[in-house]
Formats: sequence, structure tokens, C-alpha cells
Amino acid sequence: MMNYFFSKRKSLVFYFLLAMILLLVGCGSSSDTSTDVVGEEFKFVPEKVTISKGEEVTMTFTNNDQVFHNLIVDNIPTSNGHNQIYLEAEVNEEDSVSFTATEAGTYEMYCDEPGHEQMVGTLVVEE
Ligand SMILES: [Cu+2]
Repeated sequence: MMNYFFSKRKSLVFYFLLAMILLLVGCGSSSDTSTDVVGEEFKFVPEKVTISKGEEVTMTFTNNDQVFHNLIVDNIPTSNGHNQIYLEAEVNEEDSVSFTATEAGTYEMYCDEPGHEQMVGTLVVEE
């Protein structure tokens, strides 16, 4: 019985399947990029963020300011179909979201709190 199971042909199939599984697991766990943006003195730091098209990104917004802020990007095509990034954080708190941008381009980041119109930045999605 053991001899039958571990016959040459069977073990070749076994190792082939094992190799395929490892390959799939390896691909699945690769490339999760982090991008951090801080809100301070009514500004986004950094003011310009660059990410890559088709790559899953975890964006974290940390509020180091004295008042509530949010970080919004509208009309950005994403693989989950939401096409928007919305993060908000109370003073000394943070918020994060994972997304994959599906179209290269330059998008505006802004805070929509009344009186925070100067709080703008740029999110660049590279090809
Ligand atoms: Cu704000």
C-alpha cells in the first residue's frame, strides 16, 4: 500500500501539486504597500503621495493637528468599485483603508471640513 502511494509517478504528481500550491501562496502574500499621510497645521504631509496602478495599498491617515480632519479622494477608479477614498480621524487618532487603484492619473486629495479649503494634496497613480 505504501509502495503504491509513493510510487515514482505518484510522488512526481505530489511534488508538482506542492510546488503549485507554494507558488500560489507566494503570489498571494506579496506586495502590500503602505502609504502614510499625516494631517498637521491644516496640511497633508506629504502633500504628494505616489502609488502604483494595480498594487494593493494600505493608506493610513494620522491626525496630528488640533482639530478633526478627513482625507478624501473622489473619482479614483478602484478594484472594489467604490472609486473613492475616505479617511477621517479625530485629534491624535488614525484611520486606514486598503485599495487597489486601477487607472493611472493624478487625483486631488482634500479635507471637506468647512474652512479647511486650503487642505489639499495630490495622489499620483503611476502606470
Ligand atoms: Cu481638515
